[in-house]
Amino acid sequence: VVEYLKLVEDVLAGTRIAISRMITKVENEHEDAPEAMRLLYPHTGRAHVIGITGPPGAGKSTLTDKLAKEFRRRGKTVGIIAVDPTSPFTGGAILGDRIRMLDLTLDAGVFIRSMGTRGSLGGLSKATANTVKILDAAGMDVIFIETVGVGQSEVDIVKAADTTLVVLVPGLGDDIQAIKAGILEIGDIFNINKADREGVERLNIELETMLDLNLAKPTWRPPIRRTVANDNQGVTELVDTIYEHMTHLHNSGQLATRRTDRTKNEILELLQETIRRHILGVVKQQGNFDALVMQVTERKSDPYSVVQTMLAPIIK
Ligand SMILES: Nc1nc2c(ncn2[C@@H]2O[C@H](COP(=O)(O)OP(=O)(O)OP(=O)(O)O)[C@@H](O)[C@H]2O)c(=O)[nH]1
Ligand SMILES: [Mg+2]
Repeated sequence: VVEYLKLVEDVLAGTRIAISRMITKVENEHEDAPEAMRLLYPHTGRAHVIGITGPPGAGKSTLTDKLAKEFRRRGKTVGIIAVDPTSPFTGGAILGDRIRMLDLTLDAGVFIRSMGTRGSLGGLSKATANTVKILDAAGMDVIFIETVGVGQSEVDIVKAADTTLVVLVPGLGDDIQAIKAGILEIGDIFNINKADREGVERLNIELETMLDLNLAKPTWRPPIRRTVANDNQGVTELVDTIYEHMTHLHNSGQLATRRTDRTKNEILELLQETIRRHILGVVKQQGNFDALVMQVTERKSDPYSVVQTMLAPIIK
């Protein structure tokens, strides 16, 4: 059955239904997924990937919607992946986002997909990374990954991004202390949304102080921008800043470095996963797993010796 060959062809042609199906295949870890992804891979690497992260309710979706429209005005096609690591829903819709972005869904130059956890968080970041590749191969110029929060899972998810935009809001109070460590490393651009609210200057100062302490990024000091997303204020300036960062990534060679790092991690992860699956398969076939467990439980053996025994025929 070579049904996936047609699917790959249709994804490359930018057919929406094919893009959707392909993403679903990847999410479900369908047996055809690796081969289909292998065929798509040569067509990836063109899109600029923008990660958008920040605390719940910061206005990320509203801002993504406005940013997407601005990129459309500048002639770019746009993919949006809305990732919610706290939600078990997938495929269909994170309803609020869908409604908020309703007019965008009518635009043929925009593709929106929501994703939630299915099983592990690791699975989610992998599915997100693959979805980026699918949208890239399908010809999207700019791909947004919107993800809630600033914990480790979000950091992993935005690792697929070339430019990471951290969205904050005034009046967070002590919260900024808690998220400082994580966002310092991942933020290429900081954006204070809801700049119509009180506390903008204070947050700005806090961010500047935080950036002063960061010596890790000598060639690019993350700029701080302000938006009122629901009123479309500051959006064109923010897009200009994203373009500046893109130019910086190209000119400094950092884009190549980041992408090489990403490729390296991807290969290592795939290698680990493949080895793991292979070894577990062989161990299962040995058929004495339960017996060995009993031996250990009864203190007739120990976990270390048992693992050695299991691996003996595989690792020489
Ligand atoms: N006052 C004000 N409200 C805003 C602004 N931007 C967004 N909002 C409102 O803030 C609320 C949350 O916006 P969302 O875009 O859903 O925020 P989010 O960060 O995507 O939320 P989650 O995905 O649930 O974490 C909505 O009611 C928006 O209309 C802004 O700049 N100023
Ligand atoms: Mg949202």
